[in-house]
Amino acid sequence: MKQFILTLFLLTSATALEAQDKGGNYSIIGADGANPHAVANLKALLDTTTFDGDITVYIGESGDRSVARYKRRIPSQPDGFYINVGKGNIVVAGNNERGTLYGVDELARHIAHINDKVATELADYPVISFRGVVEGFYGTPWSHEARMSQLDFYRLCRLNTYIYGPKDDPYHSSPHWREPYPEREAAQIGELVKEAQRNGVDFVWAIHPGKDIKWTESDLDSLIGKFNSMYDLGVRSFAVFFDDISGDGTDPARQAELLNNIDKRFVKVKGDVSQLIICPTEYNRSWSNPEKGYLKTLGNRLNPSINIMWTGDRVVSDITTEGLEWINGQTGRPAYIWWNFPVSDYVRDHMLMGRVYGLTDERTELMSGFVTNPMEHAEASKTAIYGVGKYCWNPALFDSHAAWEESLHTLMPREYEALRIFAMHNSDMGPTGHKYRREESTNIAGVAERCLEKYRKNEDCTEELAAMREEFEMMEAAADILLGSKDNDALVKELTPWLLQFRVLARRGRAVIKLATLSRSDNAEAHADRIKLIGKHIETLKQMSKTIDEQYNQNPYQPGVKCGTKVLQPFVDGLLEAIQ
Ligand code: LOG
Repeated sequence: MKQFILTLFLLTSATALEAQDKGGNYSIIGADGANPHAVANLKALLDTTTFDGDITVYIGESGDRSVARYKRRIPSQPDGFYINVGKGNIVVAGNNERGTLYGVDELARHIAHINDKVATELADYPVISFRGVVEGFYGTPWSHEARMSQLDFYRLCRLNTYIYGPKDDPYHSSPHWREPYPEREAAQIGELVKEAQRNGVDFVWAIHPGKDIKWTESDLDSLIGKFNSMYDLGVRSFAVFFDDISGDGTDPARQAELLNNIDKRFVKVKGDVSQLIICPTEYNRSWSNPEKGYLKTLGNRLNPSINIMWTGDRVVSDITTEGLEWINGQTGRPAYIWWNFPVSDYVRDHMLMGRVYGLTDERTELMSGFVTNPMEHAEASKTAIYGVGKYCWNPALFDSHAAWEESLHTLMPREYEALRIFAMHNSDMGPTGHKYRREESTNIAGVAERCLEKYRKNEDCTEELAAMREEFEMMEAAADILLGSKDNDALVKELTPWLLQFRVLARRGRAVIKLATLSRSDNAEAHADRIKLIGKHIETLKQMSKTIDEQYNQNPYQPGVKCGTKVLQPFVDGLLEAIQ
């Protein structure tokens, strides 16, 4: 909310008049009072637009004089906005600064109609308050460049939260959580914070002190000292994670006391801290022990303004209304969801590029926030991140399939078809201790099953084999196209080992189908030489696959590169077995 005096001044003298190459001029009312990033984006947009006649743009946040006339049309929800694009007039009004930013982005999608006779008017707002990403996985933390690119992407997805908490950053967790960052890392965090602000994103810095924290005044001072050093870098949102620890650090009364102390001695003193979050030790239902009362204790003691994270009924799970009701009953506040998808730190040999689904669209007010924990592959994670953005904005209208398609278009506008084929067959994580599964190869799963069944029974399956061959051909083409593509270098780099493996799978699939056809043909004997050669080819491809698996992505946990494990690999292996 702006000062009255400031807006008055702006209305009388701060009207910007800019010349256009051709057509009319534009003037902006409210430029000095509105979100400066939104104003900068607005100017850039107007500078590249041609108007039939002169045009006046009114921009500002709810309460500003510049948009006072539209007060009742601005949504009352945080981050909401109202825009009106009419002949000679544009209005962009946010409920808050972020709303104005989103409003300008929305305007960019409609500005082409500025010279039409019909006015465009719309108001929109998000259903879930805090929406975004928690970089909370084990493994190589994202690079600085990857993070910069993420923040930009979050604005596109209207995500407002990025929680920094990579498990393998020693200054986030033990052993160095008490110490300030070295100069270089500190400078990079400062840069990220600025980029986050530019994009309307709360940069939440998380600390993970529970492995060796002592419940002493000295460690409380260390923690607040570290938060202060982060505050000096520009950070205005904070979290304390107590996940995946054992021992003294797990005491809920102590954890609550610590957070309340941070609230009192740090958050309240600063006055401009926007989020304070805790990730509890019992962060999912299957790990909670209601008899011992960990969650109840935490909920009862923790200041109500502090949000509590929750991964659902299990570590990796769908988010259900019943599950939300249960946890909120324990902690006495709406859950701040930490969704462990598409994180792949427990299946590092898989690439998870499937659609976002399994999230409730009922009683979404039971959630205060929703953040996704991504893969260490930042660019490839954008498929799911995009979906989460759409879900959070309006769960009731969320179209999971459409969001997935759009995300792929956004990632690779030129090679969308090829990327779609790859993503279609790389989404399930296979059987793991978390028992979470995703659909995969849905376009062909039925055919693959029928094909195998018929082949095994010696029934005619010419049609099915042809359809499978077609799929493998498309896959090989997709792999080649993507490997040679300049459409998204960062993504191609991340995917390369999987694309190589995907190409070998496609070739092997074709070869096995060829073998299956020849060995069942009427005069198989006449084909003996070809059968022998194809057999050798299949063996060679298997060896090539093994080499890729042993050469790339050699982490100590799930080393290697797996593709199409739910439908296609079992199909190829199954068919080969049925031939022999
Ligand atoms: C960790 C997280 C990890 C994820 C998936 C939470 C709250 N903590 O089991 O760092 O990325 O599961 O492996 C976790 O989810 N522990």
